[in-house]
Amino acid sequence: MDNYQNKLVFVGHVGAGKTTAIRSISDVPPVSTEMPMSSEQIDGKLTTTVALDYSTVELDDGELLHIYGVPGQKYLDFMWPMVCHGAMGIIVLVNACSPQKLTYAALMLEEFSKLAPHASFAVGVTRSDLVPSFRLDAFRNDLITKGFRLPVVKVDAREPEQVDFLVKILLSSRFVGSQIASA
Ligand SMILES: Nc1nc2c(ncn2[C@@H]2O[C@H](COP(=O)(O)OP(=O)(O)OP(=O)(O)O)[C@@H](O)[C@H]2O)c(=O)[nH]1
Ligand SMILES: [Mg+2]
Repeated sequence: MDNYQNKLVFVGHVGAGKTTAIRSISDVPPVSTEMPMSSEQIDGKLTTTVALDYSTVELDDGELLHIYGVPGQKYLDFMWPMVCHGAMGIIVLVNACSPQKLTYAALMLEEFSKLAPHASFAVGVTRSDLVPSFRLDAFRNDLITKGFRLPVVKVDAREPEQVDFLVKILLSSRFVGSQIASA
C-alpha cells in the first residue's frame, strides 16, 4: 500500500510554472510528459505537460516527499481526485501575467479544498517580475474577500530556494492546522 502521507500537489493553469517548480526542487530527474505547445506559444514556452509531473524530494529529516504537478484546466479535472487523494499539501501556482489569476486561484482553491479537505494550502504567484504593477498584498486581500485566507507568496519557479521556501511554508502550516480558513 502506498504511503500518501507525504504527498504534495502543485496545481495551476498552463504556464503557471508547475513543471519548472518541480524540476527546481527535485532530487531525481522528474517524470513529466512534455509535448510541443499546440496553440500559440506563451512567452517563449515551447512545451506543455500533457499529463502529470511527478518527482520526489528528501526533506531535512530524511522524510521522502512525493510531488505531483497537475493541470488546472477544468476539462482535465478527471485527474484531480486521483492525484489529490490523501494529499497533505496543495500549492496553487498562478501566473502573475494572467488577467484571470484571481478567478483561477479561487476556482482551484474551491475545487481542491473539496477534493482534499484535510490538506494544507498555499498560493504561489509566479512571473511577478514581469508585472511591475502586481501587488501581493492586494492579491492576498482579494483572495480573502473571496473567502480564502491562506499563505500567499511570490515565487520564481526557476529558483530552487524560493520553491523550497514555499514548500516549507506549507509544511509548517500543516502543524498549525491551517486548512483553508473561511475569511
Ligand atoms: N520571468 C519569470 N519566469 C518564470 C517564473 N517562474 C516560472 N517562469 C517561467 O515560466 C514558464 C513556466 O512554464 P512551465 O513550468 O512549463 O509551466 P507549467 O505550469 O508546467 O505549464 P503546463 O505544463 O503547460 O501546464 C517557464 O518558462 C519558466 O522558466 C518567474 O517567476 N519569472
Ligand atoms: Mg508542465
